[in-house]
Formats: sequence, C-alpha cells, structure tokens
Amino acid sequence: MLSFIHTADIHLDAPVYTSSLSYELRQDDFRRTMRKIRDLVWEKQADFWLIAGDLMELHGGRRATAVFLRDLFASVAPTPVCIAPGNHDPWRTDSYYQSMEWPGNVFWFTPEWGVYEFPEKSCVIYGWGFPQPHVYESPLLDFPGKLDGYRHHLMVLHASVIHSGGEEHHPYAPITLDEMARTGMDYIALGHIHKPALFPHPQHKKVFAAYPGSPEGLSVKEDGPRHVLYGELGEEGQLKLEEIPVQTRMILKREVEVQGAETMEQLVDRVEQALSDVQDGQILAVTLTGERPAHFSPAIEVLQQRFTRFFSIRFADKTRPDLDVEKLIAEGGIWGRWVKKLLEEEAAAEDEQQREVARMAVKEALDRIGGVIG
Ligand SMILES: [Mn+2]
Repeated sequence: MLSFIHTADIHLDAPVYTSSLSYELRQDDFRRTMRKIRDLVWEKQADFWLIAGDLMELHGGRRATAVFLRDLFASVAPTPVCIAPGNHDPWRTDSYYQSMEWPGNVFWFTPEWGVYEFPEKSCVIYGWGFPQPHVYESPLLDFPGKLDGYRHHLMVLHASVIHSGGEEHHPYAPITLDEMARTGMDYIALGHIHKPALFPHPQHKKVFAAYPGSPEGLSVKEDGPRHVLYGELGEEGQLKLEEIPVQTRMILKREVEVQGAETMEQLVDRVEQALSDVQDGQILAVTLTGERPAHFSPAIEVLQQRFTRFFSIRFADKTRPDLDVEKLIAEGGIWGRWVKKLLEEEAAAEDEQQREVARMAVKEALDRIGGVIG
C-alpha cells in the first residue's frame, strides 16, 4: 500500500478578502493550516506529500514565508514533498523556489516534464510546472509517457480540467479527461480550481484524479470546511480517498431576514439570534434581506461594532423599504417619476454590472424617499 497527502492552492502571501488590518493575522492562519497539513503527513505516516501548485505567490511572496516552508518540509524528511508550480508560483529564476536552497526531500517539477523514481516503493511521480503565469496549451501534449517496471504511477499537476461545456474562455493549462486517462496514471493530484472535485475515469469509472480545493478559504466563495485529500493506493491500483478538514478559520455566509425591525436595537437582536450558533473567531459574510419600514435604514457600522467576537464580519444590505412603489409611481409626483426612471434603467441594463449599478441606484432612491415620507 502507498499513501499520500494531496493539497494545492494555499496561496501564501496572497491578498485576501478580509480587511487590511487583519492581513498578517490571516497570513498566520494560512501558515497554521500548512502546519496542520504537515501534522497529517506525520500522523498518517504518508509516503508522499503532493502539492499541486499555487503554494505561495510569486508576486508579493516573502522570503520569510519561503523559509517557513523550507523548515516545514525539512520537518517531514525523509518523506518526499513533490511540488508542481502553478500560475501563481511559476518556476522562474526570480522565484524562491530557484533562488533558495531547499531540503533534499523536496522534489520540484519544472516546465520540462519531471519523472522521479522511488524504487523502494515501486513508485514513479510525474509532474510539470508553469514556466510563467499564462499557459494556454495542455501540458499533457508533451507528457513523455509512463516508465516500465513500476507498480504505482502518480502525477502532480496544476491545470484546468475542461468539461465539454467549457465555462472559462482562456483556461490556464487546459486538459481533458481523455488526455488524463491516456497517461495511465493511478492518480493525478490536481491543483488550480479552489472548489473540490473528483474525476471518474472515462472507461472504468473509478475516481483517478481530484482537486482537493483550497485548504483555507481565500474569498467568500470558499466558505465552509476546507480539506486536503488523504489517499491510499492498493497493490492492485485500487484508490481510496478521504477528505480531511484542515481550515484554521471558516468563512460562513448567512442571510438574515430583518422583516419588521425598525430600530437598530431590534435589528441587532435579530442578527444576534441568527448568528447565535456560530463560533467566535470565524469570518462572516451576512446579507440582510427582507422588507423594512421605509423610515429605518440600517447603520452597518453599528452592526459591525456589535459583532467583534468574530474575526471579521461583513454586512451586505439587500433590504428594501416597504414603500408602495406602484402607488408612488401612479401618483405621478416627483418621487414617483424618479423611481420610475431608475426602474426603467434597471430593465434596460445591457449586462449584469449595469443592472447591479441600476439596482443600487433604485435602492438609494427608495432609502431617500423613505427617509422623507416614511
Ligand atoms: Mn491557479
């Protein structure tokens, strides 16, 4: 049996969505998550630690972070750490990957296909790394093929798996399921897409490639628990994959219905209730929804101040004042004509961005009108 921990897309030293005041604290979270992953390599006594790119930023990545990684990887020696650079951490001469000395158990993949043989484990690890951020061809076109005489074949690769729909316009390093299948790998450890995904083999239908997702959420889209993959490969090539949560802090999205609240005190109570089950120290993105009395406009900065028990909390106010818009328009007064014009602009918007701007204008107008006549 052969085992591995697979992670990708840690993005150390990347700009993150929380406020700039907490940047260093958040960076500490990301490094703590890396230490947790290292601890898993120890606990599971994994044969390999596979890192499929976007480990630390080329632009903005700091030497101290590279030294942190160097020490971390040295701490699992002699376990091999196999790293395939991605579009955020391409294999360049100005990268710490090349300018620093790394421990002997770190195996880098570069823009020339790499093949590392581990005869004592009857295993070969193949991989490729980005030469620069923009790569629009499939790296698998140049895959040199599998070596004979080994039982296990693994690949580490930062790439975009293209589905027949083709949702991205210019995906980085696009590869298809068939291309992956043709390599004959037992497992392909992928990186790039921050949402976890498993890929069944087109013929035998068993999972043979996966994105673990980012192990610590970078934006509000990466909410909930975040994982690494622990894999075991049996003697006959049968694969077992397990998702193991490793995030240091969770990003959580909540909608709070404010229906009827007409004072800040009522609103704070409403939000407090809705968040009562959320642990301290998490990262919250709260959307306020529903109708509220036209005379009351929530003061976001007050809410912000009341929920300091969280690491950070953001509020998006999507409430609407309970004005009778149709009546307002029917009356034909100055308020009605204003709202009518803005609603027409919303309807005529040519794209989502224009529509959002128009919507904000309608909301602003209704707030103002509510403040005067509510
Ligand atoms: Mn990437």
